[in-house]
Amino acid sequence: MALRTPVVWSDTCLEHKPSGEVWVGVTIAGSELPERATVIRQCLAQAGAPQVDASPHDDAVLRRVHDAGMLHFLEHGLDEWVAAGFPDDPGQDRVVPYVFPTEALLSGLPLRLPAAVHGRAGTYAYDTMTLVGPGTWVAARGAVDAALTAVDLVTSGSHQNAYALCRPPGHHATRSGYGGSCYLNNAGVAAEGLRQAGRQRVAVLDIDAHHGNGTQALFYNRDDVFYGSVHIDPAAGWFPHYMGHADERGRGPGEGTNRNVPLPPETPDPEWLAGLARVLDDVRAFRPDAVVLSLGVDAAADDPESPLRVTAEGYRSAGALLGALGVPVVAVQEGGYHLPSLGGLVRATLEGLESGGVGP
Ligand code: SP5
Ligand code: ZN
Repeated sequence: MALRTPVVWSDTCLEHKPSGEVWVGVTIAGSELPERATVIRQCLAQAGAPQVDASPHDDAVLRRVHDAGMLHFLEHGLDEWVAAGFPDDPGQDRVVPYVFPTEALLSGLPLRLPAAVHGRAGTYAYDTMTLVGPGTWVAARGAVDAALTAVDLVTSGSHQNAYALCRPPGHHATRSGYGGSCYLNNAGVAAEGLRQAGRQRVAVLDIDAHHGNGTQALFYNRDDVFYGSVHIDPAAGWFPHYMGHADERGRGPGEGTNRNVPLPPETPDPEWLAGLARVLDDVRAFRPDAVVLSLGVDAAADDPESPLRVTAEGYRSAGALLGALGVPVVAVQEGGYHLPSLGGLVRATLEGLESGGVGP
């Protein structure tokens, strides 16, 4: 049977081309490639899913989610970088930081914005893997439009669920920081868009292999947006290393509205789904009006970026568990790097979602 969930797409997603990423000081081939989006799109089109072009949205929701300084830097920092001559000397045509204003450096002094672009990069970039090149801003901004268009499809009542094929991904981006191959937090924007459209309680469920530290941080103090994630245990040595632990439960008014289930390397379907079920128990107790699914498929067994061992059938079951909640779901693409299997994993998830719910 044909997929009914609309697939929202922006052509601009292909313009972000990571030529490489700096990892442990070495430039290596990037894994967050444009081909990720094309293989997913092709597979979903073959499955019969309706295709919807992302429509332009103004910055109102985006600016509720992200710091104005970071947005300005992502849009204009590369021009400054080029004007400063870095493409010629030392030969780096992408924005990449080299010094970071960690608390260890600042030692209690207030953060000041450095005058030099190569100094300022470390204010907003929190790692060296997430470079800003010529197509980065338009692609990231297009991904936000895709997420907001998917929100529109659900809030207008025309569809129960919608899927935004966002690229670059977003769940590692915080209010004023980008990293982990993410620039703008598409899932956070979708959640905020649902709130602005009148959904009182929104739950974000994150099944990317990695903890969505950015999304967690955006809503950590808030009681209107729940964040739950099942992911590779940072304590076992995995990105984002500093957060994603089980004792992170939210703060202040947001106390109890954050739930992390970290899992050990090699975790297979049954234990991954059991972890997801624990998060879903909390989601149900939260009684959301809508759900945002951060749909990373890098938990799959053949993915090169994570040691979890989930199968396509595992992702199908995850989709079904989510559909059974009976609330509208806006799915947003996050990670997933094994090109030959990406499309099938996303397709299985959306098929599961449709089977578990009441249809689009
Ligand atoms: C959205 C998403 O899935 N972001 C993942 C970012 C995590 N990447 C951190 C690890 C980078 C090192 N990869 C190099 C592999 C060399 N074998
Ligand atoms: Zn990931």
